Amino acid sequence: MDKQEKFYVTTPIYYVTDAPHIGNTYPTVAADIIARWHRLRGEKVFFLTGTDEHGEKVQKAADAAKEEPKVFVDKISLRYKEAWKTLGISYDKFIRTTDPEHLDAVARFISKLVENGDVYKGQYEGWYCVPDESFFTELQLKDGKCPDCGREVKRVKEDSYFFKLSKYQDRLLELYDKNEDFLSPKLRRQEVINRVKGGLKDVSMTRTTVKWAVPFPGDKDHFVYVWVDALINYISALGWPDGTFKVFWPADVHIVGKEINWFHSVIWPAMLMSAGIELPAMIFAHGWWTSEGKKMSKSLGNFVDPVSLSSKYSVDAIRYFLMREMPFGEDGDFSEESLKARINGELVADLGNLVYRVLTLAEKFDGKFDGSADLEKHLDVVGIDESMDRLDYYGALEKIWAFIRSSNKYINDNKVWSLKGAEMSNALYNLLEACRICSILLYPFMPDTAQSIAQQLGVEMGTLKDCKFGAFTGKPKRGKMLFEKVLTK
Ligand code: ME8
Repeated sequence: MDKQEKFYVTTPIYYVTDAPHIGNTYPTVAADIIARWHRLRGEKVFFLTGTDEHGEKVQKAADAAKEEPKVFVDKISLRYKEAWKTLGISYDKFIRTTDPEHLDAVARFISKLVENGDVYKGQYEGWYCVPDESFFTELQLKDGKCPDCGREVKRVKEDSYFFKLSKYQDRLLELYDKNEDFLSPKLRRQEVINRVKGGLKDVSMTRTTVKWAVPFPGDKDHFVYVWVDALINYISALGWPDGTFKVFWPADVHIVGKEINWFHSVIWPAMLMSAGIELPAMIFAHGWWTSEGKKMSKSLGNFVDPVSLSSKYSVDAIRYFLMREMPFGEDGDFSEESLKARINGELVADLGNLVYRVLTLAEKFDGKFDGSADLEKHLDVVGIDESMDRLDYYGALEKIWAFIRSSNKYINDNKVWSLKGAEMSNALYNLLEACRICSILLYPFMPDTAQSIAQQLGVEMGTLKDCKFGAFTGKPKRGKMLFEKVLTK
C-alpha cells in the first residue's frame, strides 16, 4: 500500500494507578480527532492507545489497594476503556503492557539491542523519582527534588544493564536536522537539540529491585525498566515485525505530553536505530492543563474527572473546549467557567444559532434550494487541512469558526428572513451548503453534533472531498437544538 494512504497515530499509554483524568483525556481526544480527520480524508487509519501497567509506581498503587498487581491493573485498565467509550474515542487497538504479545515483543526487541552490541552491564547510582519513573543525576535535581514534578526523589544504587544512548548522539542530531517535523511543535525543537548537543549519557534499562516488570532476557535477576517496556508498545501493538506492522509502521505521529518528550524524541529513536527499525515521522509534545498555575495531576489532587464532567456538559462540548481553549503545544488553565463561556458563546450563539435559524427558514420554504455559491469565499478547506497536518487544532477551529460567523453575518446582512422567491432560494442554498460543510469539518471534533446537523439537513455525512459547494440535495427538517445555554456565575 502507498505510504500516503495510511496514517498511524498513538497516545501515551497511561499508568494504571488510578482512573483517567482530564490530563490524559487531552492527548486521547487529540489523537481521536486527528484519526477521524484522516479517515475523512479517505486514508486507512490505525489509532492506538492503552495502558502502561508495570513498574514501581503501579506496584505501589496495587500494594496500597491491598491487591495483587494483576487484579489491580485489570480493574484500572477497564476504567480507562470505559472512560474512552463515554468520550467517543474511536481507537483501533487498546494495548496493555501486560498482554502476552507485548511481553514477547519486549524480550525480542531487547535481544536485538544486545545482539547489536548496545547493551552492557554496570551499576547505576543516582536518584529516582517514583511518580515519574525517571532517573536523575545529582546535578539535574532542583533543590534536592525531582526537576520535573518537584516531588521527593530517592537514592538508588543497584546493578543494571545500560543502553548505549551516547553512541547515537550524532545520528539523532542528523535526524532532527533532516526532518523538520520530527520534533514538533517548533517551540520544543531547540530545547531537545541543545540537550542532545550537550552530550548523552547511557541509560539504565533494567532494575533488580522492581519485580512487577518484564523479565530481562538472559539474566533472571534483572527486570526491564518500565520506560523501555512502555516505548516498545508502539510496535508490539502492530505485531512487529509482521502483521499490521508492515502496513502501518512507521508511526505518523506519537502524541505525548511535554514531560515525556525526552523519552520519545531521544531514547525511543535511538532504540529504534539500534534495532534497525524505521523511525516515526513526528513526535508532537503538547502542553499542560494547569490549575492555578500548577500542572493538574492525580497526585496533586487538582484534577478533573472527565466522566463526571460529561454528566454535566455534553461530551462534544468538552472535546471542543479541550482543543479550542489553547493551542496544542502550549499550557492553559482549566476552569469550568471558561468551558461554560465557550458553550454559550461559540457553541450556542454561533454554531447552534446558525443551524437553528437556517433549518427554521428552510423548513418553511416551499421550493428548490438553488443559486450561486456566495459564501464559498469564506471557506478555507485547504488552510484547515494544512492546520490539521500540523496538529494545529486551534488554528483549524479558528478557520471553521470564521466560516460559521460569516454565515451568520450573511443572514443578518441580507435579512434572509424577509427574502422571497429566487432570492430566498439562493440564500438558503448558500446557508444549507454552509451547514452541510460544517457538519463534515466539525465531525472529528464533535461527532454527535456533526451527525445531528447532517440528519437535520437530511443528508448523508460526507467526507473531506465533499467540502465544496455543489447541489444541495437534502430534505431539511429541524431537530432539537444542538447545544443548550448553561448558567454562569
Ligand atoms: O507518563 N495536562 O503515563 P501518565 C495535559 N506511562 N496533559 C496531561 C496532564 C496535564 N495536566 N497530565 C497528564 C506516562 N497528561 C507513561 C507514558 S508512553 C510510552 C508512557 C497527559 O499516566 C500527557 O500526555 O503519567 C502525559 O504525557 C500523559 O498524560 C502521561 O500519562
